[in-house]
Amino acid sequence: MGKGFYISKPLGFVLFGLGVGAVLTIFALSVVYSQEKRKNEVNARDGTRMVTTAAPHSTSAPSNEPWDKYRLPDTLLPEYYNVTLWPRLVPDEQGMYIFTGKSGVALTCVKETNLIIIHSNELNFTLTSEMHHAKLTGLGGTSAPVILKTWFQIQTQFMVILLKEKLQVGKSYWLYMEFHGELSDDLGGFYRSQYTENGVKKVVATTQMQPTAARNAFPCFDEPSMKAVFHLTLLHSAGTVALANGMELGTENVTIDDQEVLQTRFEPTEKMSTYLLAFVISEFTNLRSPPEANIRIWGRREAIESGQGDYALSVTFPILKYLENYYNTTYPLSKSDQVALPDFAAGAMENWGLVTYREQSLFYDPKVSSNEDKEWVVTVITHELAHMWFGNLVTMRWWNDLWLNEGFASYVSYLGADYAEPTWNIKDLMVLQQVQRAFGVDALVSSHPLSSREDEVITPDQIDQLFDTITYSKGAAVLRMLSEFLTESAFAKGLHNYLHEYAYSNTVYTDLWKKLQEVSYSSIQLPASINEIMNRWILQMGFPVVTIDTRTGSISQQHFLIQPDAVVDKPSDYNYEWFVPVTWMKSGSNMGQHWLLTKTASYEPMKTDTDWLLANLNVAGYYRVNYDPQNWERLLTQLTADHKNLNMIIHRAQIINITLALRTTKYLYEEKEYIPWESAIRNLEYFFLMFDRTEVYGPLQTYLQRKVKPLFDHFKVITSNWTRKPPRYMDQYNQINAVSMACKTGVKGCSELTRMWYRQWMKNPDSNPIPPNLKITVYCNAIAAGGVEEWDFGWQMFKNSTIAAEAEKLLYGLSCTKEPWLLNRYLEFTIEPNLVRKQDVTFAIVYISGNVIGQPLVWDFVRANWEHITKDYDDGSFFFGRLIQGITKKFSTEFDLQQLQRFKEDIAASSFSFGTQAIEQAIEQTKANIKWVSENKVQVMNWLIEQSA
Ligand SMILES: *[C@@H]1O[C@H](CO)[C@@H](O)[C@H](O)[C@H]1NC(C)=O
Ligand SMILES: *[C@@H]1O[C@H](CO)[C@@H](O)[C@H](O)[C@H]1NC(C)=O
Ligand SMILES: *[C@@H]1O[C@H](CO)[C@@H](O)[C@H](O)[C@H]1NC(C)=O
Ligand SMILES: *[C@@H]1O[C@H](CO)[C@@H](O)[C@H](O)[C@H]1NC(C)=O
Ligand SMILES: CC(=O)N[C@H]1CO[C@H](CO)[C@@H](O)[C@@H]1O
Ligand SMILES: [Zn+2]
Repeated sequence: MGKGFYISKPLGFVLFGLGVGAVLTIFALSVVYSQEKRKNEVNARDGTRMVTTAAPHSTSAPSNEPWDKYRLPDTLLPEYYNVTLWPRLVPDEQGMYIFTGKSGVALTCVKETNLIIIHSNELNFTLTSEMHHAKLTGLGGTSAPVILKTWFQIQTQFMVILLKEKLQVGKSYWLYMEFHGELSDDLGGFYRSQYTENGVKKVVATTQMQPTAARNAFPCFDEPSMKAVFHLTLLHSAGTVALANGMELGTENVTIDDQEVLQTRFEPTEKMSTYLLAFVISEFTNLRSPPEANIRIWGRREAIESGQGDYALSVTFPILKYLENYYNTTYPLSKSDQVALPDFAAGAMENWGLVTYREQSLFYDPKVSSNEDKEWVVTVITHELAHMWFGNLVTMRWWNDLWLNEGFASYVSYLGADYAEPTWNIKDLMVLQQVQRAFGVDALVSSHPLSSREDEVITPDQIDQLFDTITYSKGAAVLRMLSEFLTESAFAKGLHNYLHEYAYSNTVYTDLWKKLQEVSYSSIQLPASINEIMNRWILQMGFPVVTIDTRTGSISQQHFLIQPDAVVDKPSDYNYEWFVPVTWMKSGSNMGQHWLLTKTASYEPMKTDTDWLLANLNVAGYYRVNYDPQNWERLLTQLTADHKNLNMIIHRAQIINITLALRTTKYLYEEKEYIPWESAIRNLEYFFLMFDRTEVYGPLQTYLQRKVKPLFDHFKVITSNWTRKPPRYMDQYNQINAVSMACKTGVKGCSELTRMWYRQWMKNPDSNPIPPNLKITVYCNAIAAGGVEEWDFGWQMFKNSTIAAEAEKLLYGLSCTKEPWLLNRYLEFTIEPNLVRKQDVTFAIVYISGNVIGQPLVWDFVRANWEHITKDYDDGSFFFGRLIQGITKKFSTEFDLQQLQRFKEDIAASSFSFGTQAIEQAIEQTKANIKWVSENKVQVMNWLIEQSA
C-alpha cells in the first residue's frame, strides 16, 4: 500500500521532523552514552538479559471447525472469477448508497471436501427458490453435489456452504452468487468518495481492497496466494466512466430491471491476488501520454483541466521505463492508470494496472505547491509502480512477508525518483526519511522483527497492524544495506532472476535470498550465506550499536535500546547479535570494510591515535556507531574546524549524535547546507518536545536564535529579500528550515515577514503572494501570531481549496493558533465529516497535539470521544497508531504515564482489541522520556546557560 501512511505527507517530514520516533535519533545516542557507563555490568552478564516469555496470545477462535479458523482450508483453488458490479451513485429510499453484484468463481478441488469456505464480509445475499445464497454447478461435464446448508461466520468473515456429497479431487465447479452491499464512506472495500464541482455534488465509487477488503465487494478467496484471473464487468449510469485493472473492452447500453445503464467490460486480468483488484466509477477525465503506452492520469475534471496532473503524466512513463530496465522485465500489463481520489486513506495503492492515489500524492500545481509536494508525488508514483513487479507479479505468500513487499518498494522509490529528477540528490534523503525513522521505533523493546511467523499474523486486525514504520522504513533500510554489500548490479541481477522464476506466483523471503545467492557466488566475497547474514536482520527486532575503540582497534556490537535496562522479553535465536558490514574511512581518504560477525573483535587498521575514523559510510548499514571519546573529539574538531572536509555531507548527518549533539550544533552558525541542518533540527525537535513547557525553553531558544540568524540572513540575501527562489534545489529545502527555525526562535524580522505575507493574502484572497515552499511555515506562524480573523480566513481558504496539497498546508497552519477556544473549536470541526474529510482527521488531530497549548486539549478530547472517533474513523490500518503516537509524543512525566496506563486499561476493557502495540510503544516511549528528562535536563540547562555567558 501507499507509502507514508505513517507521517504520510512530506509535511510531516519537515514539521514534525521525526514524526514517529525518528526524533529519537539524537536522544537515542545519548543513551548510548549511559549504556557505555554501564558497560561492565552488562558484559558481566553477557546475553543473560533476554528473558523468555509466554507464547503470543491465541488468536483463533476456540472451536476447531474449519470455519472458525481465519485461514482458508487448502482444499480448493480458484481458477477464475466472473464478476459484475453495479454501484449506485445516488442514495436509495432509505438514504443508503448500495451496490449490487453477481459473481461466479471456477474452483478446482485439490483435496476431498464437502465444504466450500469462501470469504464474504458485510454482503447480503439474494434468496430465491432456485438459489439458497449460492448455486453450485459442475464444469467440464462434472455434476455438482447438492447444497445442504449455507451460513455466515461473522467473526472469521466466511460464507460456509455444506454439501451433501464431497467434491471430487481434480474436478472443477462453478459457484455462483448474487448479493448486495453498502457503498459506504469508510475508505475501505468498495466505497464512495465525494466532491463538489461547479456547485454540484459528485459521487465516485472506488475501492481499497488491501489487505482484507475484497471480500467486502464480492465473495472471494481473499488471501494473497489464491491468485486467479478476474473477468470484470461494471454497470454504471450515463455520464460516468468505469475503470478496472484491465483495459476497457467496450461500453454498451443495456436495460436491466427496466433501467437503462451503461455496461463496461474489461479485458481479463493476469493471474493475480484479490487485494490488488480495483474498480473506479466516476465522472473523472484523463490525460494520456505517450498515446501508444496507454498511460493515463485520471482525476476531477477541474483538477485535470487546470494542469494538476501534468507533472504526474510527465514522470510516469519515464519511471515505468526505468523500472522495466531495472528489473530487466517488461511491464506485464497493457495499460497503467493512475487515479487521484478526493477521499483516500493511505498515500496510494498499487492495484495492478489501476493505481489509486490520494490527490496530494498524484496532483502537483507548480504555482501553488511546494518542492516537497513534488518530491512526494514522484516518490509515491515510483513506489507504486515498483510494486507492479515486486508485489504484484511476484507476491508474498502471506502477509507476514509484507515487509519485503513494502520495504522493497520504499527502497526502489528513491532510485526511480532519482532517475526522474536527477538534480535533486533524492537518494541522500533516504537516510533521514527511512533509516533514521526506523531507528526511532526499532530502539524500543516493544518493536518487533521485520518478518513474523505465518501463524502470528492471522486476523484482519493483526494484518492491519503490520503496516507500520518497521515494515516500510526498516524494510527499506535493510534492503538498501543488502544491495550495498552485494553491489547494486548483483542485487538487480538477482532480482531479475527472482521475478522471472516466480512470475504470477507467490514466494517467501527466502526465495529472494536464494536468487541473490546464486548471482553472488561468482562476484562477491561474503563471510556467510545471504540467508545467514539476513536472518539476523529480519528475524530479530532491533539493531546494533557498533562501538569502535580507535585506541585499541577493538570493535564490538550491542543491541541498541533507548532504555538500556529495559527487559527484552522476546527471545532471539541469534541472541541479538548481527553480522554487520562495517565500512570505514580514516581522515577522509583511507577506506575499508570489515564484517563484524561476533560480539567483539579486534581489527588493527581501526587503531589510530591521530586520525579521525568515521564508520558506516553514507549510513549504508542499518546500525549506529559509537567511538571512544578521543575519536569523538577528533571528529568534532574536524566538524567544527572544517566541516566541508568530511567530503560526503551525509556523514555529518550521521555524526551529529546526541550527547555530542549540543556541541555539534555550535558550528551551525556557519553551516548553510540542507542535510546537516535538517538532521540537527530533527534532533533538536526532541529537545523542543521535552522542554517546551519547562524553564529550559527560554535558554534553548536564545541559543538557537543565534545559530539560525546567519542562515536566515543568508537566505534573505540570496533570495533578494525574499523575492526569488534560491537556485539550488537543496537550498530551496533549507530555506524552509531557515524561516521556520528563525520564527520558532524569534529571530527579528521573521514574524514580521510571515505576517506581512499573510496579511497581503487576506487583503486579496484570489492572489496568494506566499512562495509555495514557505506556505506551511507562513500559515503556521501568521495564524499563531494572529487571532480569530486570521484563523477564520485560513479556514475559509481551506474550505475553498481545490488543491489537495494546499488544503493540507492550511489544515496544518490552523493547528498553530495559540487560542484555546479556537483550538477546541477546530477539534470539534475535525470530526464533522462535512467539514474535514475522514482521510485527514488523524492528521488534523495530531497537528493540534503538536501545539503546546493544543496537546492537553487533544488528549482530553480523544479520551472523551474515544468510542465515537474509533467507530467512525478507524480505516482499519493506520488510524490508531498514528493518533496515539502523535498525541503522546510530548509525554514525559509520571502523571502522563499514569494517564496513559489508565487509558490502556480502559481500552482493554472496551470492545477494541486492536492497537495494543501502539499503546505499548507509547508507554515505553514515555518511560524513556521521563528517564531522559531526569538525567539530562539540568545538564542541558547548564550547558545552554554557559553558552550565553
Ligand atoms: C465467464 O466469463 C467469460 C468471459 O466473459 C466467459 O467466456 C465464460 O463463459 C464465463 N464463465 C462462466 C462459467 O459463465
Ligand atoms: C444487509 O442486511 C442487514 C440485516 O438485515 C441490514 O441491516 C443491512 O442494511 C443490509 N445491507 C444492505 C446493503 O442492504
Ligand atoms: C447509449 O444510448 C444513448 C442514447 O440513448 C446514446 O447517445 C449513446 O451513444 C449510447 N451509448 C453507447 C455506448 O452505445
Ligand atoms: C536481461 O535479460 C536478458 C534475457 O532475459 C538477458 O539476456 C540479459 O543479460 C539481462 N540483462 C541484464 C542487465 O541483466
Ligand atoms: C554517542 C556518545 O554518547 N558518544 C560520546 C558523545 O559525546 C560525549 C562527550 O564528548 C562522549 O563522552 C560520548 O562518549
Ligand atoms: Zn507499498
